[in-house]
Amino acid sequence: FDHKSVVVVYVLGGPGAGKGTQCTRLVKGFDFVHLSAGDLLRAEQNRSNSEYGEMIRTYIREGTIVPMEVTIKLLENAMTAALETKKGSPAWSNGSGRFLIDGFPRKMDQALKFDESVCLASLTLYYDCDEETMLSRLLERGKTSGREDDNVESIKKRFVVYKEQTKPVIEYYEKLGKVAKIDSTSDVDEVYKKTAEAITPFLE
Ligand code: UP5
Ligand code: MG
Repeated sequence: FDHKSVVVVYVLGGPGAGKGTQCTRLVKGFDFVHLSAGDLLRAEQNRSNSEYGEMIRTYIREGTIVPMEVTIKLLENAMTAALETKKGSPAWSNGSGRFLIDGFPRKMDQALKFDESVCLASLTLYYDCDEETMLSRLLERGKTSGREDDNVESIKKRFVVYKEQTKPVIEYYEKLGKVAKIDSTSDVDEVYKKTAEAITPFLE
């Protein structure tokens, strides 16, 4: 994928920071295709003849990061499929396109590999939220989500992995001047307003 025609935006922030929620809004507002690495892994886990199902389930429950080869392959496949289905939409003509890569890259090796072998990202949206708020959001969601990692033990582990592995990725892109940091403790509309402001210059 050529970063001169295809806009890739990484969406990062802690578990429950609101990444998926804001991506859903951006899809409506700007005709993005939203690819959540976590959702793609959960779908692969549930695919009946996946050779990775059990492995993915264990990583997700423990809040640890699935080996990047698996995740990058799923993302690449989904991107290729989207280019095909989006043909004809104005923002997607002549090989152009807009992707939100949500919850990825969560680790430095993934970041370098994806930038180099799939597509360079234009921007990282970084949703900044305190742990207390994220914990209460996830426990609330856990009542109905069916996600195997929406329980206190898994959430605590996800926070540790986020701090140790994903924060350095955000700092790396910050040094390159490619991060828009957005406080995501306020309500969804307020966060979206700031998100739209941050992203608009990259779509012109
Ligand atoms: N909510 C959202 N915004 C709100 C707001 N402004 N005010 C009040 N409430 C708000 O939101 C979470 C909840 O909060 C929802 O109920 C929402 O309504 C409410 P959501 O938008 O879902 O937050 P999000 O940041 O997307 O949280 P999520 O739990 O999805 O984040 P994670 O990063 O933990 O999960 P992900 O699916 O990305 O990854 C899960 C696991 O997959 C990882 O732990 C890892 O094991 C594995 N994984 C990999 O191995 N590799 C990868 O590359 C990616 C994932
Ligand atoms: Mg999510």
